[in-house]
Amino acid sequence: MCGWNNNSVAWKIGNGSRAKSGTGPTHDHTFKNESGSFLYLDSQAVNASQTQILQSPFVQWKDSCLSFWYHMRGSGIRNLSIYIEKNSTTGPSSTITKSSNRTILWSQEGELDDKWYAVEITIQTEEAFRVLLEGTTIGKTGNIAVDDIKLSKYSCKADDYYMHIDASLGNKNSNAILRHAGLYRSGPACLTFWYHMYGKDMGKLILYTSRNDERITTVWCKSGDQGNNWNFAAVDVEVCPDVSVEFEAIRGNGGQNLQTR
Ligand SMILES: [Ca+2]
Repeated sequence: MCGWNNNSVAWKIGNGSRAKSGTGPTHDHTFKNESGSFLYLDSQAVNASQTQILQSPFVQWKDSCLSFWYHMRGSGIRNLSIYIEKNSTTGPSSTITKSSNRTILWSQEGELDDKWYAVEITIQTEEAFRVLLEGTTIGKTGNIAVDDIKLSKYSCKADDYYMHIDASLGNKNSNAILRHAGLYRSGPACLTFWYHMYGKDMGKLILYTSRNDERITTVWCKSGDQGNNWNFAAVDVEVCPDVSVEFEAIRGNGGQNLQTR
């Protein structure tokens, strides 16, 4: 989850196999399959009206972007809300209480359709802050699920890199590569990007880590038509100063465009 802390035991990691009729997603957002994981809050496991909080680390970024996907099904759901909390009351996470230095950024009430919905919020502040994601239930039937949570240091949708492969040109299986070197630190990182893959026989978009022009691991892959819209991806990668990340777009049979940025 790219640095987020689950300080409420009520938020658990699960997947689509635990979906019950009328509540909970049958697939995660990242991989769109039953085994892909997401965080969920099950109404049955918590006391109604008790808030259950997930929190980001404290950061001090003038411009930030919070993005995530959520799924809310079941009559026992009350709401899902996003707050920022400024750094004046730091302390043990177990002692978090409602306090005046919290500001609500976003909230969604009640049950929705059986779909993953996207949220993207630009946060601008000079002070250190953390993000709180708070779920509340009202009855025993319901699941609130969240996936691909990302808090990044830039305004939402900054177009730093852009790659385009036109599938109507060139041969089948021709490819395009976008490599990004200059990862300045070591350790876990969260790579975010947007991709657009629309059309029949779309081909593939693959993300690798590489060192000295040699691929080390495949960290993400998407193939086929993903709809006529930009899709957001957040991928955990392990980086070192000598490791690059590399996108490869492979053309399919179709005559449509594949883009990433
Ligand atoms: Ca996921």
